[in-house]
Amino acid sequence: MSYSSFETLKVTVEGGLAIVTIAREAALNALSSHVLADLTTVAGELEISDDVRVVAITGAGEKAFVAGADIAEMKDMSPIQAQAFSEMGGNVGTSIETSSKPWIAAVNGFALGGGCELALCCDFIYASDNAKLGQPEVKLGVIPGFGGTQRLARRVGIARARELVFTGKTIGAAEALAMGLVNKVVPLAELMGEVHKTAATIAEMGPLAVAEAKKVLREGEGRLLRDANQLEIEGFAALFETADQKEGMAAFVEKRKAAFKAE
Ligand code: CO8
Repeated sequence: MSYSSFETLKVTVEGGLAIVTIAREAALNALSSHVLADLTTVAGELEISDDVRVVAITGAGEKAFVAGADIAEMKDMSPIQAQAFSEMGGNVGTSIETSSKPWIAAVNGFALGGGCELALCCDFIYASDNAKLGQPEVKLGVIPGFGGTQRLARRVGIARARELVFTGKTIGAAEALAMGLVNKVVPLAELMGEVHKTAATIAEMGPLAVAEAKKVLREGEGRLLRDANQLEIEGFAALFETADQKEGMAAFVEKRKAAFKAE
């Protein structure tokens, strides 16, 4: 499949892994409305591509993942424009969260404000040891507008989210790891290698199973345990209608590698 070319993004697809690089290095990859529109388009294209099993998102250069939403663009916005801008971010987040494919944020430097929020939309976050994360919006007289008050609290707990959001402080990779905000910290030079390794492992699994697992994990969040478990039961049972389930279990019994077809 061919993909659109974007002014604000670089997209590569190889070995089942798509890497989306936000390419506004001079502005520390800040999220302008142009970036958000391009992210929405690319998310749709990658979703329907048979060549893509996992998506990674990162920032150009060695300094920043994304240093926030574009402050220069936001500074003179009216409330209605700010709402539309926030909703653009919301659409990107929904595209990532409802994707049938895992998205990994590869945080290679500053992930502040909208940058931290973009990473939080992803299924998990790998960070380089120079990464710095935070929600500094209160320093600008606003609050997070791209899910930071909600997704951050769900990821690290409400008390830690309150502390980060009320103080606007920036934390390093080690602290982010300790609170479960990021899954893994590695030297910057090894970051994309780690992403490739995990993506290769996921790409060997049953694609329909990975998609169902992502859906059940997402939809179960916030429900009563009984209801969430019911979702899991239904997802588990539905997979027994697929050829991949037959193939996966037959391959185990026959002591061979499964050849999944996403069918
Ligand atoms: N927006 C626009 N431009 C930016 C941003 C940004 N968020 N961050 C950095 N830049 C630009 C700078 O203006 C500068 O440009 P220029 O060279 O033309 O002056 C260039 O990037 C390099 O930045 P610095 O010179 O400031 O680099 P430093 O190494 O001195 O500092 C920092 C790096 C600490 C990351 C600093 O740039 C900084 O504090 N940036 C702003 C961080 C911030 O406050 N982020 C939160 C923004 S608000 C937000 O994200 C709200 C989310 C709601 C979104 C809703 C929809 C998505």
